[in-house]
Amino acid sequence: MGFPENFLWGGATAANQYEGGYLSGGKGLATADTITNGDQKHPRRIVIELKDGSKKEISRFEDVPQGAKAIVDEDVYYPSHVATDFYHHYKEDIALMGEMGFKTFRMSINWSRIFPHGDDSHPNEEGLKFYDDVFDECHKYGIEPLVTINHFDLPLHLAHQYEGWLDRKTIDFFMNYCRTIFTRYQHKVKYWLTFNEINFLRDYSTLGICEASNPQKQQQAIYHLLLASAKAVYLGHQINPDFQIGLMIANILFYPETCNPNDAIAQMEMARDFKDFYYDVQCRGYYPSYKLKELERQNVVLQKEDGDDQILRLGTVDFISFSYYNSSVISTRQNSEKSGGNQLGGVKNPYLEESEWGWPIDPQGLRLVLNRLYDKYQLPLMIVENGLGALDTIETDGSIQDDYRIDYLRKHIQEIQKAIEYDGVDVIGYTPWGCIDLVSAGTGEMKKRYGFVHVDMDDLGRGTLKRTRKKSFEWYQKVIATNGQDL
Ligand code: BGP
Repeated sequence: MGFPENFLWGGATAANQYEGGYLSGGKGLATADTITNGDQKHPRRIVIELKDGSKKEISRFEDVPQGAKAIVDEDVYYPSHVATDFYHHYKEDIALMGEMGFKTFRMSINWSRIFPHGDDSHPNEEGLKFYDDVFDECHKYGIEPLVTINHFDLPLHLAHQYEGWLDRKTIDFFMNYCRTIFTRYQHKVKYWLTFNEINFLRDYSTLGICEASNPQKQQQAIYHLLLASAKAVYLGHQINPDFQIGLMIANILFYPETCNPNDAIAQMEMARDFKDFYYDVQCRGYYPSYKLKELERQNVVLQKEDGDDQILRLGTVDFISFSYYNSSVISTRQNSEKSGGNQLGGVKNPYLEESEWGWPIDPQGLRLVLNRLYDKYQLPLMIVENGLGALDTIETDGSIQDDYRIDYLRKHIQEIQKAIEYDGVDVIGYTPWGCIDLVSAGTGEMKKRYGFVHVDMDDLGRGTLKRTRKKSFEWYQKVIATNGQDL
C-alpha cells in the first residue's frame, strides 16, 4: 500500500533560474538573460532598444513594440546570469540530491547553450558536453534525469530575427535542437518534458514576439508551440521508442465562488482558456471545439500547412506532468475581495491560508487535480512542481528551521497518497520545485526560496553561493527512504 515501489521522488529546477554561466562555454544569450529582477512592489523589467537606438525599460512584456529588441544593459542586474550557479556547482548539488535519496532530478537544457543563436547549423560541443557530465553525475547516484526541453527561454537571436515562435521557422530550429539532444542523450535520459508550463507562454520573454497581446499573433505562436511539442514527441519516439515524453502545464485549480450558475460557467471558461485547451491538444491530438469557436469569435485565422493535423494526432504525449502551487476562486460578483497574490489573481478563498507571497495553500486541491486529470485522460501523472516560496531565516547557529516548508510539503504528499490509495490514480512521481534554492521566475528575487538546500545569494547577486542543508533536507531524505510512509 502507499506509494508504488518505483515512485519517482526527486526535485525540480530550470536552467534559466538555476544554471547561471550565461555566457560560459559558448552559450548564447537567451531572452531569459534580458529580464531584470524585481520585488513584490516593483515588477521585473526588460530593457529594450528602440528602432532609433534609444533605450527604454518596460514592465509589461506584452508591450515590446514592433521592431524593438530586448538587450542586456550593463547597468542593470539580471538574475539569470549567475542564478545559483549550477553550472559550476553541479557535482556538489547532485551529490546533495543523492544524499537525499532522489530517484529523479528535473532540470532543463538551455537551448542557447546548445544552439547559441538558435538557427546555427552546428551545435555547440562544449554545451553538449556540459549536460553529458551532468547526466553522468546523476547516474552515479542512481538518479534518473527528467529533462525539460524548454523552460522559459529562447535564444535571443530568434526573438530578434524571427519574432520567435511567431515564425514557423522556429519550429524547424527547435526540431534541430530536439534531434541533437535526443540523439546525443538517448542512453542517458529516458524522461522528457517538451515545454515547461506551455500555458504560461504568452509574452516576449517566452514566445519572443512583439505585441504579444495581439490575439492573431499570440494564437499563431501558441499553435506553433503545440505543433513543435507534437513533432518533438513523434521524433523522440522514433529515436528511442523507450522514451517517455510528457507535457507540462501550470495547473492552477479553479473553484466557482458560489453555486450561482454564472460562477460555474465563468469557472469552466477560465479553466478551458488557461489550461484545458493545452491538455486537450497534447493528450488528444486536436484543437477542441470550444477553442475553434473562440478563435472564430476573435477573428483569428491560424496559418496551417498540409499534414499539421496529422502531426498533432501522432504526437500525443506518454504522460502528463504539471505544476501545482495553489487554487483560485472565480467570481462573477462585482467588488469581490481579491486574493493577496496568487499566480493569477482571483478572489480570496476564506477557507485557505496564503503564503507570504499571497498564494493560497490548498493541499486537497491537489487531490482534486489528480482525480480530474486521471478521469479525463487516463494517463500516468507526475507532479513536477509544488512547494512553498518562503523567506528563510538563518539562525545564530547557522541552521535553517523551515518547519513551514515541511508542513506544506507533508500536507500535499498526504493528498497525493490519498489519490493513489483511495482513488486509484496512477501517479508516478513527485519533484518539488527549487529543491536547491534558485531565482524566482515570477519576480527574479532570491529571497523567495523553495529549497531543501539554502544557497548564499541575495536579491542583487551578492553572496558566496555556499550550500547549506535546511531542516527540510533531513525530513525529505526520510520521506524518500520510507517511500512516503514516514511523513
Ligand atoms: C512556475 C515555474 C517555475 C517556478 C515556479 C515558482 O511557474 O515553472 O519556473 O519558478 O513557478 O514560481 P516563482 O518562482 O515565481 O515563485
